[in-house]
Amino acid sequence: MSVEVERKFLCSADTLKTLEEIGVCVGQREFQDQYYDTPKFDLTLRDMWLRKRKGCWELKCPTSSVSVTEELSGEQSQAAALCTRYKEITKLPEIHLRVEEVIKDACEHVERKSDSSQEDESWLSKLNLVCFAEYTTVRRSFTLEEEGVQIDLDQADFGYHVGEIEVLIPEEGDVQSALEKITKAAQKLGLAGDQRVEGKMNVYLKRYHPDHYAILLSAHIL
Ligand code: V4E
Repeated sequence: MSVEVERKFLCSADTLKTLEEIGVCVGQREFQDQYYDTPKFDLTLRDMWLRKRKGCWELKCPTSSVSVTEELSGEQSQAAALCTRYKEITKLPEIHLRVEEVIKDACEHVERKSDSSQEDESWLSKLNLVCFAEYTTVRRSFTLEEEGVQIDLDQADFGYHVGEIEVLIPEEGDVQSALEKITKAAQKLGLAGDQRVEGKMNVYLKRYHPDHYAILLSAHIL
């Protein structure tokens, strides 16, 4: 399982120019995301994000290692405050397990078969999961000389553009080094280091599901 350390940024014309000069474009792709939760928002209120992307299930959930950021120096904790860290789970039996753990009171037991197919969606209704967000993203990806840094420029179909600097590490991997790589990349792109930028979901919920957005905002999830 990997952990995604990520910093979002707004990509101005100048930033794009710099990125095209210092980075290598490694491709463009388009994908649709469908996000699921219970009507009471049991998952998103725990900062868990269940989605289907290109026919495959993924669950992004918070990392358990709280202590890592507590050990950071002033400068590093500033860098950490601009970033998010999420575990990415892609194995369907583990996704079932994690989701069921959270909403077990409200749901039927879901049989966990090692050969569960991505197409069998009967578990969704058993767990009372419904799609609450659906959008398509066109993503252009770049790599930098810095090892392991990827930069994505996302254009969502509801009119929001956002960039992300991303480093993937193993579950107990070196968060500090990931933060340093992200800070270095941000400096190379000329980004100011004082602003946390909204992700696509923030903007989507604010616009299309303001009640859900307000609940997550007051729970300090968004
Ligand atoms: C983790 C999360 C959400 C799920 C979507 O995550 P995000 O990284 O925004 O989407 P995307 O399409 O870039 O996924 P990728 O391809 O990188 O895996 S929705 C909200 N969150 C939490 C969150 C947060 N609290 N703050 C910020 C700035 N981003 C995300």
